[in-house]
Amino acid sequence: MRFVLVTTNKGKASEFSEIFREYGFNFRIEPMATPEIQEDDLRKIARYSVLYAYKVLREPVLVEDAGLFIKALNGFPGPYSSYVYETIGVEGILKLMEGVVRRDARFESALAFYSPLTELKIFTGAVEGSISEEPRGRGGFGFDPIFIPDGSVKTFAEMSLEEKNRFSHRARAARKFAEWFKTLKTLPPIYQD
Ligand code: ITT
Repeated sequence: MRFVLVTTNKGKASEFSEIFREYGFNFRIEPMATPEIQEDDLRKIARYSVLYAYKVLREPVLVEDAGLFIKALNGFPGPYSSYVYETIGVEGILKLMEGVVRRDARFESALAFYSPLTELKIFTGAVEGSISEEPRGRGGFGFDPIFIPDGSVKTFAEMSLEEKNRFSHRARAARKFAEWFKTLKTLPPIYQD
């Protein structure tokens, strides 16, 4: 079964592609913007987006909603990560964190898949870590230069794509999806490519 990965974010697209290639999946990337409802729960945002994308594309579709949750800021920017990145950005977050000693944070990813055959499926992934004192590294995207996952001394932006995929929220959710999706190959041939 083929599917469409809907995202406008090239960084996300590369990270997913690397994992889906491992599984030999047949997918394409559609850079279509989907509406993001205001919600605290990433799963609800992803659910709304995937149903919207399906109505437009009429093909099995996968979307992700992700966010950075900073403990000292009561979970901010969380579901508003995209907007916060585009407005105050990495420097703005570091300003809010000035003088903060406990810098624990986590990235979360919620993946939503929809096809008429399977209906709606949600997969989540998270990675615990901390916010660095200053931005480091040139790789990745978004808040990668200030996020250090537990178990590493590097920020995500200092890692190669493969290395980030060993830790990231997105990779964890993507692998859960992939393990489930590959079992669909056992469906009757009528449902397959
Ligand atoms: P699509 O909705 O089109 O997929 P987006 O960039 O708007 O792209 P999200 O709504 O999931 O994606 O936004 C999450 C924001 O959180 C994203 O723009 C980044 O600023 C940040 N973010 C999410 N995952 C990240 C990661 O792995 N590394 C760094 N920042 C990340």
